[in-house]
This record gives sequence, C-alpha cells and structure tokens, in this order.
Amino acid sequence: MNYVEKVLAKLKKQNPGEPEFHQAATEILTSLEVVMEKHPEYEKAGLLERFVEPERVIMFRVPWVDDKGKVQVNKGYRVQFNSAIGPYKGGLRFHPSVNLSIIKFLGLEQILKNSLTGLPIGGGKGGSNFDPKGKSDREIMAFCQSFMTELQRHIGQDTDVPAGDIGVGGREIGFLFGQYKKIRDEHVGVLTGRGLTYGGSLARTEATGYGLVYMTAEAMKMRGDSFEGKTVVISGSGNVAIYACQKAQSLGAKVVAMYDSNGYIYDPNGIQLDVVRDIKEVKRGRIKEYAERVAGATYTEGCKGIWAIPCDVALPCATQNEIDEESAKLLVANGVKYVAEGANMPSTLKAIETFQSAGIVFLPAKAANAGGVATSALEMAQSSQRLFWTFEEVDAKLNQIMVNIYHNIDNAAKKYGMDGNYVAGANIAGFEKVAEAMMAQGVV
Ligand code: NDP
Ligand code: 2IT
Repeated sequence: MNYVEKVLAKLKKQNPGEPEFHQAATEILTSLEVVMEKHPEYEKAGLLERFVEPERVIMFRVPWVDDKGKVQVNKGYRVQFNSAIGPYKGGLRFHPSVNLSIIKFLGLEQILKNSLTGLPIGGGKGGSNFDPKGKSDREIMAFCQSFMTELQRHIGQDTDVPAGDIGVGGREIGFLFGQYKKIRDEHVGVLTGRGLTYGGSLARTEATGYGLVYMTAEAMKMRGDSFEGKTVVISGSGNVAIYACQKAQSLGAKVVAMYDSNGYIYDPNGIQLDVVRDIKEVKRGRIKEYAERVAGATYTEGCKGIWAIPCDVALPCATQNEIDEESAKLLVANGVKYVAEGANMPSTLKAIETFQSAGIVFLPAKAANAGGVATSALEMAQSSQRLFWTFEEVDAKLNQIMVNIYHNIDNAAKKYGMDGNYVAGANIAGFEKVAEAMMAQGVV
C-alpha cells in the first residue's frame, strides 16, 4: 500500500458510517498520489493524516420553541477543519439530511476550494438538521438565535467566519448576525453574506452562480467556444441556480430546465427567470407553480429525469450526488459538452469517471463554485477596511479570480501530465499551498 492508500484505509476505519466524507477524501487523496511521490518528506511529517483530521469538531444541542409553544431540539455542528492559510471559512447548511459525514465532506472540500481562491481563508463548515421549509419567520428567528447562542463562543472575525449554504440565505444570516452582535457586543465581519445595510458586500448574493458561469465561459473561450446559443440544464432553483441562470442567459444561452427537491420544470422556450425568482425568492413556494404560470412549460414529479433532457451544458446546482453514473451516461449520450459543478460534490465518483472518459470538459465544484467564498473573502476585506466597493469592482474581481482558478487548475493538471483533468488539477493546486503552509508551521 502506498502512503495515500494507507491514509485512506485508516480514515475509513476510524470514521465509520460517514460515506460522504469517505467519498470526498477518496477523490481528493487519489489525485494527490503524484504529489506524494514528488514529496516523500510529507509522509514523515504525517501531512495527509493531519490534513484529513479536523482541527476541531463542535457538536451542540439547539433547543427552540415552535409556534405551538412546543420545544424542538436540533443538532448543531461546526467543523473547524484547517486554519493553515487563514481563519476557518465556510457556510452553514440547514437541511434535515445534515449529519457529521456531510459537514465533514463539505469542510474537507472547503479547505482546497478556499486555497484555490488565492485569498487568506482556511476551511470550515457547519449547520444543522433543522428544516427551514414551512417554518414561520418567528420560528426561523428562534432557531437561528439558539444556534448562535452556542456558536458565538467558537467563532470570530479572525478565527472562524461562517456564511450561507443550503437553507441559509439573507434572512438566516440576518438573525444569526443579530444574535452574535447582541451577545458579543461587536459589529464585525464575523459572518459573510450579510445584508447591504449591515456590512454585506455587493455581488455576494450573485457570486457563486456568476462565478460558475465565468469559469465555464473561460473554459469555452480557450476552445474557441462560448455560451451564445447553448442549451443549458440547471438543477436546483436556489441561490446558486438562480444566478447561474441569470448570467448564462445574459451571455446568450437558453436555459431550458431547473428543479427543486420535488420535481423539475422544462420550458423549451427558455426559462423566464423572473417567474422562478418570484416563486422561490419572494413566495418561498414550489417550482411546480412555474408550469401553471408559463404556457408551454411542463412540470414532472421527481428530480432525476432532468438529466435526460438534451443539453450542451449541465450545471448541477442543488446538492451532493445528484448526478449518478446512469444520469452521467444519459448526458453524454445526448451530447453534453461541458459539465460545471455549482453544488458541492453533485457528481458521484462513477459519474465523474463517465464524464472524463467521454472527454467532456468537467469543472469540479471546488474550483467552479469557489466564486461564492471568494466574494465572502472580499466581504471580509471590505469589513476590515470599513469601506464598501461598487458592484462593478467586486464583480470584476470575482471574474478575474474565476479566470485565474481555471488557468491554475489547468496548469497543475498539465504539470503532472494529466492535461484536461481538472479534478486532479484542482485537488493538486489547492493542496500545494495548504501543504506548504502546514509544513512551514511545524507539527500543529
Ligand atoms: P439554496 O438553499 O438556496 O437552494 C438549494 C436548492 O437545491 C433548492 O432548489 C433545493 O430545493 C435544492 N435541493 C436541496 N437539497 C436537495 C435534494 N436533496 N434533492 C433535490 N434538490 C435539492 O442553496 P444554495 O443555492 O446556496 O446551494 C446549492 C448548492 O450549492 C449546495 O450544494 C451548496 O453547498 C453549494 N454552494 C453554495 C454556495 C453559496 O454561496 N450559497 C457556494 C458554493 C457552493 P428545495 O427548495 O426543494 O429544498
Ligand atoms: O460551499 C461554499 O463555498 C459556500 N457555501 C460558501 C461559503 C462562504 O463562506 O461564503
């Protein structure tokens, strides 16, 4: 067994029942075999064992009172994974599926993603198995306040800076920030994705979706291609999906399908994004309504069928493992040319293999969706300066960061003789900086 195989075997044995964490670690560490061959000193330094072990895992009780006066109890998590290159940084996810395995896979991915941005941010992730769906604003507030009452003692603007993820948007960040400020009595950049009236950055809301499209556009440009006239399928209809759709449309693409966790809409005339936004952002309703409001559109119960729709570009923007091998094969058979991941780990290992062996341009999450956290780091910079930059300034920086990441992962893949393998390129380029920082800081 080589070093990577030994670390992976130990990880699986010592972290039983964590399939998502095993999956992310397997993808990452397998790519790093070539780096370990070049740097035998890493094994002696126990670098990989340290890299896959979170610096700190916090798990806590979150009690709150619902609208009927009944006490509810949820689980709270914050995994402070790696602070070698900066304070822990990463989102909070509120979704009933959340467990330690999911938070750890997200945290591990976040370390390398944050490194790829080129900005000084370490990796962390948190969340709860709380389900915001169907809850009143008061219930959301009660939950967020209870969650922050515990979390506040573990975070800080120079220690750990959470943000949003699934189920955590502007409303939740507002309630979380209010409670942090009340307990700690400091108005600082301890959360990102804040509202524009209390420290938020312009373009943070749009950043993940826009960044995804900026990177895909760069990959297209390098091939003499563009979004103009392309047919695009986007999964999800949340923050990332909506702004990916907006930017792809503005570059001349036709987005024909989107979904939520109940089912998908297909609109051969091109999705009317204002209708989707009204349903999802304003009414917090179900995507099904779109087909009732727009002539020519159809709704199909269940999510998987979306990948059977022929497209040039697929942008999975909902959740982990939403594209399995079967869906990947369908996409390939129907002529997909680009797959760029807006969600974290939306493709299974077999699906990635399918795309790569078919020669599809596959841009993995930790590179393609890094625009969100990159802009969070720009929000932190503005908070420290006590200044705000214009939308155009932030957007231009975001675009440049995404173009830079594309070329960095492309070059890293080439350097190790894996031209076009952006999975390996992203893992290697992200890891190199973290490894150097960890080695320089000694055994900590
Ligand atoms: P939102 O909560 O805004 O939207 C999530 C969307 O995905 C909703 O349409 C939701 O449907 C759907 N979805 C969630 N879980 C499932 C599921 N199990 N099956 C099918 N559909 C599902 O979250 P975001 O848009 O912020 O996040 C989407 C993805 O992007 C996540 O993987 C997240 O980790 C990743 N990401 C987010 C970033 C950000 O800045 N927000 C940055 C980088 C990555 P429904 O409404 O029915 O629940
Ligand atoms: O997965 C992610 O990168 C995010 N949810 C955004 C994290 C952040 O700190 O902005």
